[in-house]
Amino acid sequence: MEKILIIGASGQLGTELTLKLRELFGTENVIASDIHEPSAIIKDGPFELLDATDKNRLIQLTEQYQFTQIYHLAAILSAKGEQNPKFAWDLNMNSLLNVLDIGKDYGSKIYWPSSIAVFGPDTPRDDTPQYTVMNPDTVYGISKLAGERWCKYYYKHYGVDVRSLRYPGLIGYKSKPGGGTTDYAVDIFWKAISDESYDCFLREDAMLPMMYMDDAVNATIQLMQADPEKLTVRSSYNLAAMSFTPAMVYEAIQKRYPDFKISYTPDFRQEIADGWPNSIDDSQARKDWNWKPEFDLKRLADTMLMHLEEILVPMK
Ligand code: AKB
Repeated sequence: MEKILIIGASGQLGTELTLKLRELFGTENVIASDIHEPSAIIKDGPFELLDATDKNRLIQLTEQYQFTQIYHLAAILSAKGEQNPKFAWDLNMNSLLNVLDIGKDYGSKIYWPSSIAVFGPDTPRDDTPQYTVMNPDTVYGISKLAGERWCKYYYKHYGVDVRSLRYPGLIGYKSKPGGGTTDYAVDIFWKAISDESYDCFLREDAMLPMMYMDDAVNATIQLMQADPEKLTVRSSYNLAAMSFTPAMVYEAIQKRYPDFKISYTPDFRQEIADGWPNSIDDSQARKDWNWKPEFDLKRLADTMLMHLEEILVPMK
């Protein structure tokens, strides 16, 4: 029987993974944790307050629940990280090392997300390969790249069963992201539904890899359930679904909301986006554990608008 800990369960991905894992393994077997009180959507199940940098508390919870799997999702993202680089580095690295130590000392299987932020301005931008020049320029990207190497190190030297994906920008309706460069692609939907115009902080032609949340959750669970013998990447797998620009997602929304207006005021986040790939080659993930996305931009836009209408229109 599995006992699962989610660290950062109130965050954008944490919320969705908690709900899905509770569906699969039973509510009582999935312990949500976060530094903040639980969001309403994950309240109907076990919850523990946890600061991921507090190793003693993590050990105490592991001894109490005997976790077989830990999903460590807490992190400072790209844009917020640039505002306080040292803090972002300390939090992202120390929390990962704490969790990897739990894997080493207690045998828990570990999931840790990496990101397209591991790539930088010297990286080939189109169909970015699994193995290529990296050289990230943001503290978030540097921490993710260093984290990937630590994952590989703990796998190789201590036999920790750690698995990881390099997520593109993630788009879902159940919770909002915070502090990322790709956040515009969620914000824009909320504005459209609220009958407001949207001032985008990226240029209209800023092409970035993106993914609908259901695909991200499925990929994560598929990777965690994959036969360990088949996994050839123990740092982090490239993962892709679609790529689009702000202008493209605006056009997809405008098909259903013809009066929706957008303006563009690029800020420091444009420079971050300029260093990231346009598109990702995820053939290794497809080969090793049969990864295949289900959502393209049209389906993503239709699904987001449908769900946000259900949530927001009755509140108008
Ligand atoms: C961010 O924009 O920082 C994140 C990411 C791509 O990892 N969404």
